[in-house]
Amino acid sequence: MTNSITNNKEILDFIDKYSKILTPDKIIWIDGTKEQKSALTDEAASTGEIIKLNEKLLPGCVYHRTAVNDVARVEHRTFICSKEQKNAGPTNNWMDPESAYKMLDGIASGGMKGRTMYVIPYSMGKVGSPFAKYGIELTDSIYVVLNMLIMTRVSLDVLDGIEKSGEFVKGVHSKVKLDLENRYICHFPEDNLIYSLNSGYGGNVLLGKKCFALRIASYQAWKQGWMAEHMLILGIQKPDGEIKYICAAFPSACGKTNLAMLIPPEIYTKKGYKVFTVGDDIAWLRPGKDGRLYAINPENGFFGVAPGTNMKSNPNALISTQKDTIFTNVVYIPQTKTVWWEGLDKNPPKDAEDWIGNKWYGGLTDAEGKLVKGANPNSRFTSPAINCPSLSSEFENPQGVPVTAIIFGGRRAKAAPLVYESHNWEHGVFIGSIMASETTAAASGAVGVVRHDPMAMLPFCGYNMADYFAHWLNIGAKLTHPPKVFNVNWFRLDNSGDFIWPGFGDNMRVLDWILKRCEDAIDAVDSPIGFMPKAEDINLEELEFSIDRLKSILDSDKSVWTEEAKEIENFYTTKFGETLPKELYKQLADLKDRLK
Ligand code: GTP
Ligand code: SPV
Ligand code: MN
Repeated sequence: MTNSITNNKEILDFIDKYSKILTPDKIIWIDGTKEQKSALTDEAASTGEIIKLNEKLLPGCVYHRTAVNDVARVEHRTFICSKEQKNAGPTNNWMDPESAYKMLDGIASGGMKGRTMYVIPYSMGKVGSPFAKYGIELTDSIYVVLNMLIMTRVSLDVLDGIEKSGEFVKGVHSKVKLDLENRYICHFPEDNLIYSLNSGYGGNVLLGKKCFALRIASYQAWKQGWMAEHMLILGIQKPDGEIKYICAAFPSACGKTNLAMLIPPEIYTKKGYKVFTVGDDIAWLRPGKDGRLYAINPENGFFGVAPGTNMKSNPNALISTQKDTIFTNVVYIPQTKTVWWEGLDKNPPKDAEDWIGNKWYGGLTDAEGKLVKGANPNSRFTSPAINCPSLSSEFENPQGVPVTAIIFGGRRAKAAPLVYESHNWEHGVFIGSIMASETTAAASGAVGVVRHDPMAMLPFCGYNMADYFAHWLNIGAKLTHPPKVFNVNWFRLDNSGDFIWPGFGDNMRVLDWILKRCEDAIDAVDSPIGFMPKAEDINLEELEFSIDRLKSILDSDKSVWTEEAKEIENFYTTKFGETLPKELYKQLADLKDRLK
């Protein structure tokens, strides 16, 4: 039956090989049509895999619960299976490809018995664009199919694209038994192949996203002279109509979606400022002929963190979820067939089910009197990009948008100031490489532990991170007009544990300073860590926030940073040793000098 769709031997052999291992009862091609989507939605609703939500209040929306042990990415079970261990590098788990395939084929054996194998041809980037890349994911999950239909561009036209380009990323996914002990997310960069078993959750199984568009793509980008980054892309339109684009790399659940969809405070909108969203999670970046860096968002939707999303914090995201959206692991309200999550509003439902399916109501406490959350902290919405009111008109521009500034940022209760600027590209690469951030619920494991997460790519770099740093340095050398590089931290805490900076829309005030620096419109103060704003240059108009409080987060305390420098040195030497580009050791030495 596959012959009626394509004659491409590589595709047919791929499907054939894995259908023999997984032994599905049936194979169905996903064609991207409304009719097929609707039939699959009905089928998943009939088995209880999803629940259709209120057609009036949330048209086209569905609800899904994952297995209780399957609610986040599993970094400790994620592998880069390059032929040589040194190509996975010191920050990745590695398995040799031969033994990995053997083990995975064993686990996968018969995994789709009694099930249907769906074959999803999809494109990352607009089909036909010179920067688009194609993939085929095999999966036994309708939930995955429905998500891929939103997050990527699924159509049979992709098969022509594969025919013309002669390459595609092979993705094999099976839920098998959702067995935690046999859960593996393996990448074979040299074979363009991803093998994901025993999970049914987001980043582990929507193989176009982290697995392809970051891990495999970062490897391809290294070989081909471009970059695949864990970055949002936004455009800021100034009162004169000019739009400047900014990319920002923050670790998971550290504010990319929120920043990408920012609505500026009224003092800015009154003057005519507007923010446009190009992407909220992944950017593919290429040097252009004009010596600038250009960015495209390879995705087609948002897989956003639900908790904390509300009409005040992120109206654009909330509006994006009001139709054709999949809600995963949030609270379900059977009476109204609607959903809820912590931080949506101050009216939690009185009679609902939590993300596990237990009876739940707002204010429910456990045996120790602690509030029980209804939504999983990593519960998510999957929404089409076209739903987003702030979506940029450049969203589909195949050439991408020129990047004026790159921002790195983490979640740091202490140390990192609100914003500072690198001296130049090389120093910018250093700042990206020393990023550290508190872990979040986006990955399984402890939350709130500070760890080094260079460029927010620790879990996503598909090759040796020392080579990745060298690649960043090389790309910079090719740019005659490189973006300026900044670092931000929205998450400084005061002594009572509250966030000091108001964040969200008010982050516009920091972006405003960043743009002015890019235009050489204002001075800054040189500090040991980089250029810092003069406090009076951050616009605090119509904000209840004193300049003294601002100064308390525009600091680069020498003793704190001397400790930080030791920590960086330890990270560099123990992880990378001699393999780290010497430019970065030089940057570290310079930092230490400036701290003396
Ligand atoms: P991934 O989708 O996992 O990559 O996450 P993300 O980087 O897109 O993070 P997101 O924007 O979804 O934000 C994650 C959490 O951080 C949410 O709970 C937000 O409410 C919170 N957050 C985002 N921006 C800010 C901010 O400026 N200040 C504070 N205090 N919290 C923020
Ligand atoms: C992240 O963890 O950075 C995400 C969610 O964007 S996931 O797709 O699950 O990786
Ligand atoms: Mn992400």
